[in-house]
Amino acid sequence: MSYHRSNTPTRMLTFFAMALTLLAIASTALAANESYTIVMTDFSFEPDHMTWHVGDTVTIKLVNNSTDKTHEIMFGKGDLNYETDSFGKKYPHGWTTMLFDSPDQLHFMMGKKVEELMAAMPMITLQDKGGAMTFTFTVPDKKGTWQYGCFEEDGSHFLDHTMKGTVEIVD
Ligand SMILES: [Cu+2]
Repeated sequence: MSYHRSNTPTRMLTFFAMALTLLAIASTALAANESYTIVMTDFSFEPDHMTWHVGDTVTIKLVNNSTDKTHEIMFGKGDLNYETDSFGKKYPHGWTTMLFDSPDQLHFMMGKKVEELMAAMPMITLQDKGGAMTFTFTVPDKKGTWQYGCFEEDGSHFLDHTMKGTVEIVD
């Protein structure tokens, strides 16, 4: 009997330790933060694949490492969206279905206002070599496979140079 009495505090401590561990695991699964650095060069995204979980907070640092080219990133899926330039030439620019269709879904960090940009055009363009920008957003409940791409130079970065990647949005 003395064995059981002396052992009880140890067993209770073990129980609480296990409970705390389970709580830590559960809270990690519920409120995850994911961070990525996406490097854009001529002509690729690195990484070119990501998996996001609905409701997670994703922070992306976007870096343009090209020596002389402007690159951008857009997220969408489905048919390509075509626009017409001032010479009447049609060129692809994003998709007919864009992932971030609302300014509320994407906000730059670093004090930059994205609302005006996003309302007009859900994309981010980086011009400077080594230029970087960090933005954060909550992954929308839009499960499935999405693409991202750069449509600079009349869409040639995307079509001719396959400057693209995929995002899998899952639960
Ligand atoms: Cu590009």
